[in-house]
Amino acid sequence: MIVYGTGYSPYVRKVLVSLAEKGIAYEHRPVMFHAPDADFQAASPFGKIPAIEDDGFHLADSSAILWYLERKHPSPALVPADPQALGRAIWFDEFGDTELFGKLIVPFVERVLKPNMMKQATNEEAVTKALEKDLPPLFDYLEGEIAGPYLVGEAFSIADISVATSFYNFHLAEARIDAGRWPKLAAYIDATLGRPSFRAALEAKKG
Ligand SMILES: N[C@@H](CCC(=O)N[C@@H](CS)C(=O)NCC(=O)O)C(=O)O
Repeated sequence: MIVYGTGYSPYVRKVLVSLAEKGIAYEHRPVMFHAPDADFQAASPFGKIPAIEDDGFHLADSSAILWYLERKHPSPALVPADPQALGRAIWFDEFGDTELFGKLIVPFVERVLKPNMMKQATNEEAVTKALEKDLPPLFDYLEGEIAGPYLVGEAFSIADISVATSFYNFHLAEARIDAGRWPKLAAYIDATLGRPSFRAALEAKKG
């Protein structure tokens, strides 16, 4: 299997963590989105990352790829079977991909991407707004949802992968969860990013 997409991308990381959890071998090609690479373009119809090629089969979108991997390599399960647990896991996958990603990525875009890769000035006001206004309600929500090592049921799942993945970019931007205000969230994110699968994905090639 070939995985396309830079290791900086939280969405690419979801795929790399899932592959590591399931022990599936792969080749990583750390392209940027919209890269002028014919093989990548064949795998990703709109040039977004991640995308995969698996024995001639092409697929884009992190959630679609995670579900594909789940059906092809069911063990260990990353998608719960119980109906309510399944619903919650899909909810957290969506929440991580949309609400959380959109706000957590702001410090990374402003402090890392813009000055280093886009040759643009950092907008610290945007960072302050994310840290002080937009993120606290999401952190409050997660603090109330965390009741154990995993977000859903008794096992690590796509819920944990999708919620934790963008926090790595948040940390790269020197932003931190205030452990005094959100102790469960801070401990949960540290433990999740510390899993061997996440640690391997965090080392993935960036470009
Ligand atoms: N829903 C998609 C989102 C993928 C996505 O937006 N990736 C970003 C990079 S982190 C990208 O390719 N952006 C380029 C674009 O939106 O055109 C997924 O889960 O894979």
